[in-house]
Amino acid sequence: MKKIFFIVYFFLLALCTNAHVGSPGVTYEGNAGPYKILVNITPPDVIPGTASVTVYLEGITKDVNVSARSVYWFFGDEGSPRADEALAVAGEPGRYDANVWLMSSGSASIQVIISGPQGEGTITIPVIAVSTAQRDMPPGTGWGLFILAVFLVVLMITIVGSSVSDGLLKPGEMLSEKLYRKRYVGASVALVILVLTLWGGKTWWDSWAARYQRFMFHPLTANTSIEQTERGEIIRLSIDTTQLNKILSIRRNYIFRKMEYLIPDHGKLMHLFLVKAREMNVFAHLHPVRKDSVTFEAMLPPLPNGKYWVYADITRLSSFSETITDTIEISERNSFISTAARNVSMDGDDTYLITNSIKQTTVSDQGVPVLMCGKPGIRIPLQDGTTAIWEQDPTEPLMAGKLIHMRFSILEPDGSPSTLQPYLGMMGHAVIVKDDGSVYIHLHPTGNYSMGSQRALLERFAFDKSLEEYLPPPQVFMDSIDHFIARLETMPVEKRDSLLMIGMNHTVDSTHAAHSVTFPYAFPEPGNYRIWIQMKRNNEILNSAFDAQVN
Ligand SMILES: [Cu+2]
Repeated sequence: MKKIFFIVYFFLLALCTNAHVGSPGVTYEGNAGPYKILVNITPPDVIPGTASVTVYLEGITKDVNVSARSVYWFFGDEGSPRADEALAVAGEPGRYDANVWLMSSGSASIQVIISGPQGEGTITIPVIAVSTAQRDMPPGTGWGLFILAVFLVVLMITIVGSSVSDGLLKPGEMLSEKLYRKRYVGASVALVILVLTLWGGKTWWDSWAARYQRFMFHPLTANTSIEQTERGEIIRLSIDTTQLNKILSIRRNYIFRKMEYLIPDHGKLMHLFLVKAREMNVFAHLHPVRKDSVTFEAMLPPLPNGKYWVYADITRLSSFSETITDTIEISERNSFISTAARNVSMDGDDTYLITNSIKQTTVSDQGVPVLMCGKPGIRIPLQDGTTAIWEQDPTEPLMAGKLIHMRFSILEPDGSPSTLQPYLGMMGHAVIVKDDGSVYIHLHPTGNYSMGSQRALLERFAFDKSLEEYLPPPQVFMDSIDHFIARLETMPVEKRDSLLMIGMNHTVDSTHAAHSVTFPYAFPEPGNYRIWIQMKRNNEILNSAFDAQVN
């Protein structure tokens, strides 16, 4: 039983996560008013709990005060507690640590406030506050409490027994047969009452444990399928409505996780990633279109047969973002390079990449030319003649839990630095998946928080009205978002990108600006990972992949 519990426990730890899978840390790099900061947040896995917040402040170490607080989407700016001061870490100038309480579940944010010589700067970083783990009682504590309980029960029985027998005796008197019996009866009655009390206590405890289970974060589940049509193959993701309704039956979840309240992130309602299971030699980034509130469809590119891991990112008006996971088997096709498949009219922002498998270094996949994956410090040729490099010292091991900057650069065929363009409103996108599929994260040069969530939070804070007034009717909201996205799709790419980049707070590293992109990230655990980098050059999406061995 215990073993099963432990397996379930680890399973929950691995899967019950949001807008990522198995990578709960949140990073932010950019500006807080006039200050340049890097923030790393480790949210608690049990609510209420504390988020550990580390702030790295660039350049200034004197006369500066760094503080942090939690601000909930539900309660807004004014309903939130005062900020706690982050303490300077001895020996690490510019680093400030704070522990911030997250008291209730839902869409939250950590607000970092810097006041110093250049005035005050504030930044709001979205964090989803959900319980994803259930703690086991430490065996030592359990046994200690058990022994104490037995001692108290025995003591109570003795006291009650004595109070109705020995306690009634005058000095020098002996215990009569009648009193002896009374002591026995008294002790028995006390035992019965105590057992009933303990049983009541256990029922109360169990009901709270069940309540906790109910309020724990349960990820949405979906069924992914493929349908052959005249236009080509369609990949369809349908959210499991039975499970969705169960989640929405909890009132607060209803507000946070209702499917009608999806908002676009990078101009798309859903970012769906397909990664070929285990081998990881195929990667696709698609943008399914909403058919109804729980069904999403995209044209499937000509991917090789096999089992794929599915990760679908969504964000809501409540700033609640999450990743829906599933697996799908792509098979029973004549040939994935058939002309019919090649002519699939994909969304212009959809793309896929075939590389060598993570386990082997051969470069052939059913006769299709494939790309080799890079490694730290090794330059790799890309499809368009450019080369890509992960500018990471290969002699320096990558460590789990350590915040690093991963810098990827593109050079022109003649060796000169490339000029990159924004792709979906960002200079670069990275997707990192562990070789067993248990870790998935989508990140950007500004960190791995959801930008759609950040926008939703700021909008909510700015709108100083009650939630009833704020939330539009579900269907009305859904229609207006669909309308907005349809308009985005018809815009010229440049216009759309400049629109998507508004308020992105994009930090461009001046020394490596145009040809390289830097991602702040801390690998959550040791293992083998593959990193896909998506950039844009000459109006074409430029994909590359790199392998990372993390100690
Ligand atoms: Cu992205």
